[in-house]
Amino acid sequence: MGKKLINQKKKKNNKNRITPKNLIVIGISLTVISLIMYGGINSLKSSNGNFLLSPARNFFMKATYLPTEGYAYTGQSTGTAKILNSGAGSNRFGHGPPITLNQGNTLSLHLINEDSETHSKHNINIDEFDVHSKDLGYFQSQTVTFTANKTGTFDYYCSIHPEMTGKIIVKSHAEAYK
Ligand SMILES: [Cu+2]
Repeated sequence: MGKKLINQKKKKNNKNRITPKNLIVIGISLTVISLIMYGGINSLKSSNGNFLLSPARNFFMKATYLPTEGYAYTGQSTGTAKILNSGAGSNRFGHGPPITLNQGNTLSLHLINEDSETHSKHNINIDEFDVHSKDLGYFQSQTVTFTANKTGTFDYYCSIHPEMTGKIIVKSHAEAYK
């Protein structure tokens, strides 16, 4: 008889598991999850296209100031950047590194301002692909994502420093698979 009572009590406790406190925890968890998903979906948005069905390629660049040469974009070496830069030759990790893409590729361009010399602001723009980052302060970074839906050679540039430029070369399918 005593045992049965204890069992009933246990059952009752289990039923009452969803307390207001638990509801708050569940609510916060769902909010966090949906914020993460929102961020994830947004990062898949291209500046000039639709949602991406395949992951974007990555290219990492720094905006710096070199006392002897002035303001410059420099490439950061990564596995993917190497592939994208194949054929770029000696300029691979130099200033304003050329970025080579095939038509239809989507690129996520990551720019960080590492201008520790002057703490000047820097940005990146590619007019033809509707890419315009915000002005980044020292050690701020931004990722811009675009789809190479035009072929040819295009400029990327910093609107604050005219000397900061580089080329984006988009090859057509015919060129790419020659
Ligand atoms: Cu700049």
